[in-house]
Amino acid sequence: MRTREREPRRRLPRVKTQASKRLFARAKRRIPGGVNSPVRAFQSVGGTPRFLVRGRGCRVWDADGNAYIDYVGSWGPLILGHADPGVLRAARAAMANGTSFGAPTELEVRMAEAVAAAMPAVDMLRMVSSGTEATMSAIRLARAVTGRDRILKFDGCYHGHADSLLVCAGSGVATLGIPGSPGVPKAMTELTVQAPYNDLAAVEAAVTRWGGDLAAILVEPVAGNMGCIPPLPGFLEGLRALCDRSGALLIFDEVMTGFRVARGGAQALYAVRPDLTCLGKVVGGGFPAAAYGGRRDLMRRVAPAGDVYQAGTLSGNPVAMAAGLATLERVAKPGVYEQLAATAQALTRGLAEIAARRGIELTTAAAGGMFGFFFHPGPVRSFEEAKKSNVPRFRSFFSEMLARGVYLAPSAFEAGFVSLAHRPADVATTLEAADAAMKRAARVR
Ligand code: HOZ
Repeated sequence: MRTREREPRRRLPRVKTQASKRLFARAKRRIPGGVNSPVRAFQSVGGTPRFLVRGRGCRVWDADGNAYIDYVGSWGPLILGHADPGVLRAARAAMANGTSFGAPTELEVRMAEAVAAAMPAVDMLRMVSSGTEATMSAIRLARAVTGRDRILKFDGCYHGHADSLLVCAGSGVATLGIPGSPGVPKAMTELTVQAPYNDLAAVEAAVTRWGGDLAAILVEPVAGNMGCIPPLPGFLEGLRALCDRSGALLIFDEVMTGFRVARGGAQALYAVRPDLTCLGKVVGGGFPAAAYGGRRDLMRRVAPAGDVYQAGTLSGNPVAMAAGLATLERVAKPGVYEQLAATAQALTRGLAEIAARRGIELTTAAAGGMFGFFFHPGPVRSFEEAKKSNVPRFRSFFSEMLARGVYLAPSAFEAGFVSLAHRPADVATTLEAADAAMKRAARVR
């Protein structure tokens, strides 16, 4: 039974949400679910999604004038924080010359050179406009190169919404608890083999069974779409060895981890070299840009150098390239990843201490500038284990944090992101809010 002790929320100033509510009602008449990407709708946490009007540094403001410390950061791209002056300057300068040409520009060349210089396993790169396009195109290339059709993905990993990748996916698919999606032909999902994350024995069994027809193993090297789950020691190395043995390509989906967990991504952090790498988020500096790249001999198969077709009107868009380049230049400076990791760790350490004091079972994880927490005693190494976390408790925690001015991902199955704009004082303010929110969450069993 819930205790009737006085609830801390009553001491809070009333949070105005009328403007967001009005906008949401209007949005629902013209946009499916009122949002342009499902997790944003707050369906799994309840309440009204906040319609944001402005961001600066680590803060965002909503249509009712409420301010929040933001740990979503546009789901990862904003590693420098919102409205970074250098990024804005670069984007404005590019825009003044025209917003899109559908023809090559020097900015694209500089972007390809900057990524190749930072990421150990990227010799050549093709820009696209979204992470979905990047993974979809990498898979096509893997299938073409190997002459095989099947791919292996991990339960709870999310690689965008392409047909063959919605099988047991994370992110919105996990958040809404839907088993995949109607509209995906069975013939497509039959080509997708699944395995539990961090379970090398299961991958080995799958490779033994399907190896001769396996084009690729696709993995988030740090899972970030079922909460944040780092790879166990040896997991990524094991995948590399199994790919070498079977002839399948190893594809790292570094859309989230690229330039986020380290400058060279997870492939640098864990010293494992994939054959192909998918990028997005940070490389676009807050604009729509993504990429896939890898070994020169593989990338040379992409049209028009080779025969594997893939194209896009806005690929390599100059404004996105300028913003992305300005971001990549900044993260190349010394101390950036140390600062990001220190911020994420201060946050997760603080959350763990508060939870312990309040008698709440909590498992936390951080990798570079991304982090996560589960209301579960742990360990959390896979989607199966992530799903055991106390979602009603998360919901309570989320709502209380929001009311206290902290904007977390509105889902128990998404990672959080810190930026260079999050300072120790912001983390301290966040932890003060967390203390009150955990007190309330402790009552949810
Ligand atoms: N799929 C994204 C999170 N993993 C959410 C994208 C969005 O809603 O903007």
